[in-house]
Amino acid sequence: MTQKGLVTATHGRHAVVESQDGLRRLCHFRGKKNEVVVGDHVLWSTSEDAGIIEQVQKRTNLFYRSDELRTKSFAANIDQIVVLVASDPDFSEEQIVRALISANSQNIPAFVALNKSDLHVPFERAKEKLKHYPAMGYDVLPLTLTRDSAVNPEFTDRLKNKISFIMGPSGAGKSTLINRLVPNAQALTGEISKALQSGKHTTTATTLYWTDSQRTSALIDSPGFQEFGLNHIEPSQLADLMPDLKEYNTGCKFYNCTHLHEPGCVVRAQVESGLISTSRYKIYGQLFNQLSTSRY
Ligand SMILES: Nc1nc2c(ncn2[C@@H]2O[C@H](COP(=O)(O)OP(=O)(O)O)[C@@H](O)[C@H]2O)c(=O)[nH]1
Ligand SMILES: [Mg+2]
Ligand SMILES: [Zn+2]
Repeated sequence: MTQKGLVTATHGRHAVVESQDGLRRLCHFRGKKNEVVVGDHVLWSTSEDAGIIEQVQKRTNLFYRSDELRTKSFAANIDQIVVLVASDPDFSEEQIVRALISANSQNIPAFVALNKSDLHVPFERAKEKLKHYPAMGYDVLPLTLTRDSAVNPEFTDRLKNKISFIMGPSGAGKSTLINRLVPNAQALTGEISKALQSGKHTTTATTLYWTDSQRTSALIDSPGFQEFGLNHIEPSQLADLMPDLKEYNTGCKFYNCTHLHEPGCVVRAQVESGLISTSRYKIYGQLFNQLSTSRY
């Protein structure tokens, strides 16, 4: 008999599947290829030692990255992406831009959470670095995750009734966030690691955690985004996927303007007037060139 289930962790050819009663079980894939990702709704059946995943149900979305050699799926059926960075260690704006472009290309809403607001001087510097983002539609919510302060209620409100994919560089506070918001997070991580026999690799396996006992809100913890490849995106699509550039994108003299060197370019004029940030424009140019050369 087959049952419905939700994939909550994967490692190699194994997956942890949660059935509707909330129980999590180790499952194997039936096919040759490892085709399920965290967040997938599946049909599975019981066998002697572990469940067998029979079928993956249609996805509303699949969040992935792609470099020159391969595509790596992060998660499916997610409601939003939380880009978590901190005042310290300093973060790369390019990594944030890459994550937001990718989210946008897959129509997944995203916002930024800036952690470690208790570190006042670096926090102000980091906030300054992100000052252009709210105006282009990406809120930047301040956070402090240390034990002695409550988690920003505006932040926790945004997580309600959603499946949120948390991504951010190492040291930003992803594990701290999971431990603050997920009851028994550590025990759960241990169980999953034991079931998947992934041992010390568990911290690099994507995992879904419910933050409430009714299982309505979930966080998906994933490894860092150091190598966030955008090879699934055409260079000519980039400006449309950056809301600040998109706003002026259609006013250029040439319909196929790359905004890099053409005369009559409105995007470049807005960079000069200060309406588009120079750092974002510079990152746009770098990504445009990278995607143009890696393709041919
Ligand atoms: N000062 C300060 N430190 C924090 C805060 N949140 C997390 N940390 C610390 O930052 C370090 C990295 O956090 P961790 O959760 O391991 O980051 P991860 O690599 O993203 O999982 C740890 O030493 C945390 O205790 C915060 O709000 N303020
Ligand atoms: Mg961590
Ligand atoms: Zn232009």
